[in-house]
Amino acid sequence: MIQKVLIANRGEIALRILRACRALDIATVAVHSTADRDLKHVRLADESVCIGGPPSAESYLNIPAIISAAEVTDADAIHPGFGFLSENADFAERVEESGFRFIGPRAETIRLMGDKVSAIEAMKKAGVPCVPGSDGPLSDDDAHNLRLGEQIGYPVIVKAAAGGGGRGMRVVHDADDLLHAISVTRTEATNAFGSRVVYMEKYLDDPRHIEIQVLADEQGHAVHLGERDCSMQRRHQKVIEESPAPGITAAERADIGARCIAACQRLGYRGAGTFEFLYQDGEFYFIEMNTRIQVEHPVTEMVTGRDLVAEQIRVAGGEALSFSQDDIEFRGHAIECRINAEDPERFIPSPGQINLYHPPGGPGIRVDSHVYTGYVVPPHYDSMIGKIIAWGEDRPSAIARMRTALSELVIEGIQSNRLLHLNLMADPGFRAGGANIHYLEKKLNLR
Ligand code: MV4
Repeated sequence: MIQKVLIANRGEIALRILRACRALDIATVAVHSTADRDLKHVRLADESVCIGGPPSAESYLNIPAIISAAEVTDADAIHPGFGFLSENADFAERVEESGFRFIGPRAETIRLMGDKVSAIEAMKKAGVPCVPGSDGPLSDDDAHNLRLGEQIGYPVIVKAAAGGGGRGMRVVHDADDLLHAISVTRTEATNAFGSRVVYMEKYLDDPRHIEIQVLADEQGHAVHLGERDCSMQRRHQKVIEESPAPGITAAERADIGARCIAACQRLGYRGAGTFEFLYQDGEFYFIEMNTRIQVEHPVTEMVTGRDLVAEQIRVAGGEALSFSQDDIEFRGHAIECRINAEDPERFIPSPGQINLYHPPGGPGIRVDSHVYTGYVVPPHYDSMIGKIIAWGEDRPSAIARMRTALSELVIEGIQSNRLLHLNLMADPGFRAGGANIHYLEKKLNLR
């Protein structure tokens, strides 16, 4: 069993991990950069270690510094949170080689899912529905690639195998542009990821982004905790997430959930994971798997009543999941608004001191944030400063509670996207439910 966890992250997720450790009566070690001495979780942690300078490369991405901090504090396990080293297979491997538990899947699983071509191949074999495509990397045979394009049917999308999350991809509308798109995507992929491997899929033109949350233990148990709709995004940054996804039936949920569970069992998956799908015309199409806890995990916690981070820690310590699929009930509706320190017009980061902060509250409102009055948002990291999650018995009541919460929220001294969220809660297209991945960008371009 794990007795001390080193939290290899910062901000709101570091505080969330600390709270899960407290719930499990586990000691905590915070590691932080020189710019992050005043983080809330650093003050609350049992111990803290400064691991380097403000740039992430010197601190939150500094593998030797993090492992040394685990050694000097005698931690048993390292929680990577999200971003930073959370999906770095080499880090997971070095953590375990150094004698610590990595709170996440085995390094081999992270590596398999990091290569999108091998991830898709594994999912196809496990019975998870995938986008029709090249079923493997593209070769350098131009004639063969053109035949593949014809077979799949235009439009197609060329993606970097080492990419993901919207990096390294190109939509191709007809055969004339295919070979050029492959060559440009290969060059970009080589420069960005050090891999020239690319693959091809049918391009879906108006999908929703719906993902399935799973948990698995080393005893071979796996469960799904339903889905989240993450279609409200701008430039591949999610803005609002919700669960359940509007219009998804219990039968659809059970079917896609069972396929994800089967895939976890085949892979020997451990911990929390997310299967990302595009959903169009009533069908799910797998695109990627995330092998970490995600920003939007609270909406799943609100509709299932489960603590996903505590479960991740239990399972990493070799314990069995504390519940089975039959124990999981989905109740009501939850919506999350990501609060960013940013200019509301131009979306550029707005770091600086928060002169006044009043978080909202009341029935069904959860605030996951590390900020406080006087806190200085540093310029070196992501602009997300917290999340408001609203739960209600149904979607309209969750939206109504979110509107009240956003009206109560006071953040002075820096700019935020509070008014964008208030605007979206009143937007007919959002209120109708089921908007696609292009909806928000189209709406913003009309302003
Ligand atoms: C696609 C697609 C349409 N068809 N794949 C973007 C992020 C990366 N995870 C995959 N992405 C997409 N893959 C096929 N075959 C459209 C997107 C996409 C997208 C997906 C999810 C959320 C937002 C998106 C925004 C633009 C494009």
